[in-house]
Amino acid sequence: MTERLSPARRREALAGLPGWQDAEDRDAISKVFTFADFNAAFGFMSRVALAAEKLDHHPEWFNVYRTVSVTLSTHDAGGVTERDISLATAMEAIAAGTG
Ligand code: HBI
Repeated sequence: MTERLSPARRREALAGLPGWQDAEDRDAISKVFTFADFNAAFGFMSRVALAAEKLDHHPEWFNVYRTVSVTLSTHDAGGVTERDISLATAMEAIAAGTG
């Protein structure tokens, strides 16, 4: 079972993930992505969905028009693990158009 990140590793991982921060109310990381329009936002979600399936790790997300609010946590571990960092990294690549 994947273990929750140590505080040091979590800080290090977040430093490499622009705009991601610790969730206020639980052991998770979150970010709000803003796109040019709904079409771009939904395109992002479609591509992330495929990546999530490949990683067998899924986001909790909320889409309003051109924003996608994302929260990542590993339910099995009750907090943030390397799986969340992998998915956040994939999201950054997809949002940058390189993923
Ligand atoms: N996604 N975010 C997240 N957290 C999980 O613990 C998780 C998941 N997707 C699939 C998954 N776990 C399965 O591996 C387990 O439910 C069996």
